Amino acid sequence: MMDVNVLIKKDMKEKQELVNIALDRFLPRKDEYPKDIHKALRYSTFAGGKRLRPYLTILAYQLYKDKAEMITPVAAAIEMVHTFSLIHDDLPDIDDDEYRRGKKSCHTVFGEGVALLAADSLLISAFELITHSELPDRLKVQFVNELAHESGIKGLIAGQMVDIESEGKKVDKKTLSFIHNNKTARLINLSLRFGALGAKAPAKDLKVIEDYGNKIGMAFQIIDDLLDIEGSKATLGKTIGKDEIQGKATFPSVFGIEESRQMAADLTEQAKARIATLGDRSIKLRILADYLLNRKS
Ligand code: GRG
Repeated sequence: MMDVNVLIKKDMKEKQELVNIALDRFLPRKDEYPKDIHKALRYSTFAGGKRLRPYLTILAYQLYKDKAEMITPVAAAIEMVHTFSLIHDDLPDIDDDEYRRGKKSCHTVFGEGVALLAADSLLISAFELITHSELPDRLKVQFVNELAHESGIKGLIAGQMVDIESEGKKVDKKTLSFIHNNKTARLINLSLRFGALGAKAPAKDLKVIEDYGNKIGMAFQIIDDLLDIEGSKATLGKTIGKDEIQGKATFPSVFGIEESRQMAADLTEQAKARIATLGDRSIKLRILADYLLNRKS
């Protein structure tokens, strides 16, 4: 019998390909005028991310439909917002990271001005890409609205803002959970939600998928925090140990390593139990939850 991790890696790779094709078709060629911005946004987009968020969109869609073509532009749009947030996150005035996805970060290669513009264009064009999909207009409007909400001042930006404000301070559990939920879990959850909505999932299933999304989203960030302590730069593709140096509010800094790991494991078990209520078709989402818990990159 094939190892489940091999199976999930193979499936992830297949869906990555679909998303990469959609991104490649949509983004301007790198020799298009003005070249530098196109080179920069392609550099970061194709630097080798896991494509987890678009994978989740496609998996949720495929709980109900076979072919993924209809939802792929939406999945790719979420990846563009995610890549945008990584470029901004790496800037000297935010987290100041020299490496990302195993390569020099965007501003390190192209300079801060170009990196800012490349990221901005990814964010804005993501909404354009959603409108290019073949989905009904009503859904396109809903997706544009929800993606704007979740990446805006009530979502990602709020999480990042409190992350910056909390640097070097002792944070309580409520603040920690606010940061991680807004910075990470909500976009992961939204990725699943878009897949399910795109496939017209029944409301009761949507609730189950969102509960799963919230739990694996939070577990994903806890593991991200742990990898910053215990991971390796070679597999992770970015500098290790920065959270502690920068005095970041992380799960290990508040709960310690062992308790954090246990929390991630508990969230994963709860997520798997919840999604199992959808029956055999949710098997990939269950395998994925464990795969993410044990990931090294
Ligand atoms: C959205 C307008 C707007 C602003 C963004 C900078 C910022 C504000 C937010 C930063 C959010 C951030 C970097 C959160 C961290 C989330 C996280 C765990 C990223 C790593 O995700 P992976 O491991 O990365 O999926 P790859 O490279 O595999 O895609």
